[in-house]
Amino acid sequence: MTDKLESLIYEALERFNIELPSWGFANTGTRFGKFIQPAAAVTIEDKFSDAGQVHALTGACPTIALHVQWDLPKGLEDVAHVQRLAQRYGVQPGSINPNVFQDQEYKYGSLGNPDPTIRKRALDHILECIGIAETLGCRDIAPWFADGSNYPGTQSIRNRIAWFEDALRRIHAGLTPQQRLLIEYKPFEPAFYHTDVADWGMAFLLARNAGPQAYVLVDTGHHYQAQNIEQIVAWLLHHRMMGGFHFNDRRYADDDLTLGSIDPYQIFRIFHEMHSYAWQTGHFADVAYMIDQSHNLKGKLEAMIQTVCTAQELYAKAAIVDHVRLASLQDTCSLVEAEECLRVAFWHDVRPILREWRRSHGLPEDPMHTFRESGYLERITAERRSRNATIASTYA
Ligand code: RM4
Ligand code: MN
Ligand code: MN
Repeated sequence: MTDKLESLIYEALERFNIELPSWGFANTGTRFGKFIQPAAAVTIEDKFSDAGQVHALTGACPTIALHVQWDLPKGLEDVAHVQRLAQRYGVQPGSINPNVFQDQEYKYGSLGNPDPTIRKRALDHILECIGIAETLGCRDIAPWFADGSNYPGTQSIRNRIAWFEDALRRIHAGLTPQQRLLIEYKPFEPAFYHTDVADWGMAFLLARNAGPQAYVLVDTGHHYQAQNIEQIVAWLLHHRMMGGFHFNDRRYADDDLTLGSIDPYQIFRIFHEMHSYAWQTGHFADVAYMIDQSHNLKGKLEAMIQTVCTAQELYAKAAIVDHVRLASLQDTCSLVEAEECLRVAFWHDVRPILREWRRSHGLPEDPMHTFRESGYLERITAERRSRNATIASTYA
């Protein structure tokens, strides 16, 4: 291990933060039902407490993403409570996620609904989220739209484009100068014929049309099989439109599995694009790394710790790619050497340095082990068991 590699890994770890999703600590399920976990977070305080634990163990998660309807059901009225929790548990509110997909009114869409009163309702909710974000000092507003249709001919795709363009322009006009609007795309689910914001091209055009503070959010689970996600990232970086990531892994669809559990090389390649951009331009793109996962079977905190540690490892691996050498190998089309130049970084075991980095920051060397020894899980299981027992698990 050379000093150079060691310092590259250290620098990368110093820089790397990843945001925890509040909903990743709560009971979630599939469309067939929920499996209730006795230790799952029920209240927003539980979620802050769990996020605070993950941050205390890893030192890499200073913020928590909030879903307004789930976490601040009374909107602005709940802001003071959130501020107190942030203070108490040592994690700050991060991205603010509007919810325009859950209420009955949104059956046929939100900003793309043919009914103007429902479009207005969705618009007002997102504007309120901007206000909540402002009061909490949060920069990113990250809406995801479930809008779409299930059958050909049942909706005008073009009318809906125009409604989205118009509403997103109004939303952008409501941003403070510091804020950003991150537009997330998804090609399927819950709509199964057409989704209004289906891919990065649509999100890109909508963002560019909305205004200069709008960017694209890439959720790694929101692609067709075999799509080259790092190429999408490269294009968004090239156009300065890359705003943030929702990280998770998947085998089939939007599976929301722990990061790197299925294909760690994929995440490495995405991080490589981020590092390569920084090497070439002299600065890191201002991109929010966020987790968007739903842990149905694994324990929520353990799944989150696993994800954060894997993210640190893959980010650190991508930081040690020899960019100078790689660029010259690319120029001479030395294919095998170029590929190996990338692969050697991927196969490098960064874990000893990661442990050293943790020690130097007063963090546990093995966050999972320390978590298991801490008694936290036993305590919350006892505290939350009865509250979780009353939660309905059925879907019908
Ligand atoms: C969606 C998307 C959004 C998330 C919702 C709950 O599939 O990933 O980011 O907020 O799920
Ligand atoms: Mn997402
Ligand atoms: Mn998703």
